[in-house]
Amino acid sequence: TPVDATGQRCGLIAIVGKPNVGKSTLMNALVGQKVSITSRKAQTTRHRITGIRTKDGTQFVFVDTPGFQTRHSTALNKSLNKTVMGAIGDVDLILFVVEAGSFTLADAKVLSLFKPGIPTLLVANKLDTVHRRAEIAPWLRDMQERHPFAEFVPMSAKNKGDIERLFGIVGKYLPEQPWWYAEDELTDRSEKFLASETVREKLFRFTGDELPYTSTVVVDKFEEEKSKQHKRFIKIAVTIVVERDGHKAMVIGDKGERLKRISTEARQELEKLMDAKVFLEVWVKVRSGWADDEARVRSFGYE
Ligand code: GDP
Ligand code: K
Ligand code: MG
Repeated sequence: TPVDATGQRCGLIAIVGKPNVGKSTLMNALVGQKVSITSRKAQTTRHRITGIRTKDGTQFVFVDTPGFQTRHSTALNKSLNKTVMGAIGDVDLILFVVEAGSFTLADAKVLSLFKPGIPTLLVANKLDTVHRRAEIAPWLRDMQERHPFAEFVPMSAKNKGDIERLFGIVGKYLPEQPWWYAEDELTDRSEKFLASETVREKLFRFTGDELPYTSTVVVDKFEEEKSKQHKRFIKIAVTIVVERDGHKAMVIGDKGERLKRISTEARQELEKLMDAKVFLEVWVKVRSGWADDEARVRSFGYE
C-alpha cells in the first residue's frame, strides 16, 4: 500500500447481516443525519456505496447490503447474494451485525459466505435490549469460536457514545491513502434512488418471502416544492410493479393495511434521510394481467 503524504486515511467498510439487526440504523448513525446531500458524481467504482463520512482525517465509505437473503436458495437469491458478496469482496473491513446475545441459523448463513482474510468485527447490536448482561460474556466466548473475529463490539446503534467508539475502532483498519470523495459528500446516490430503494425495502420486509424479487419499484414523480413554512417539501409518487393479482393482493393486504404500513414506514424513513417533509404516494400495478386488474390502489403518506 502506498503511503499517502497527506496522512489521509480512507477505506471501504461493509455493513452485513440478516434483516432487522439494525444495519440501516447503524448506517444512518455513522453517516449522520444529512444523508440527503447527494452527489452527481458518476459511480467510479464497482462498489455499492451508500454512505460516506469524513472525520478526524479519515474518510469512511460504508457499503450497505440491504438485500441479503438467507431463507431460500433460489437462483435469484443466489444471484442477489453474489452481487452482495461481489460488492464486499474487497472491502477493508466487514461489520457483521447481529443482535447481542443471539446467533440464529440466518446469522450463521450470512457468516458462512464471508471470504477469509477480510478483517471482520462482530457488532453485537441492540445491547440496550439485553436485560441479562451477565449472559453476554459467555455468548461472546461462544462467538469467538465460530469465526476469527478481529474484535467484538457490543453496542447500540442508538447510542451516540457507542457510535463514536465504533469510529475509533473502524478507523484503525483503514489504509493510509488519499480520500476518494470531497469532505462534505455523504452519498453517491440520488434522493430519487433512495426513495425507490426505501419503498422496496419496506415492501420486502412486510411481505416476507412470498413476494418474488421480480417485483420492482418505479419512481413516477419526484418533485421538490417551494415552501416557506417547512424546511423542504418533497412530493414523491412510486409504483410497485408486481407480476400477478395474487402478488398485488399480498402487497395491499387486508383492507389496505399492509400497503399503508409500507408507505408510512417508507415516508418516515425518507423524511429522516432527506431532512424534509415528504408526501409519498404508493401505487400497486400488475404488469402482466387483465386490463381490469390495472385498477390502482392508492395510499397516502399523510392521513
Ligand atoms: P436492518 O434491516 O438490519 O437494516 O435493520 P434496521 O436498521 O431497519 O432496524 C430494525 C429495527 O431495529 C428498527 O426498528 C430499529 O429501530 C431497531 N434497532 C436498530 N438498532 C437498534 C438498537 O441499537 N437498539 C434498539 N433497541 N433497537 C434498534
Ligand atoms: K431494514
Ligand atoms: Mg436496512
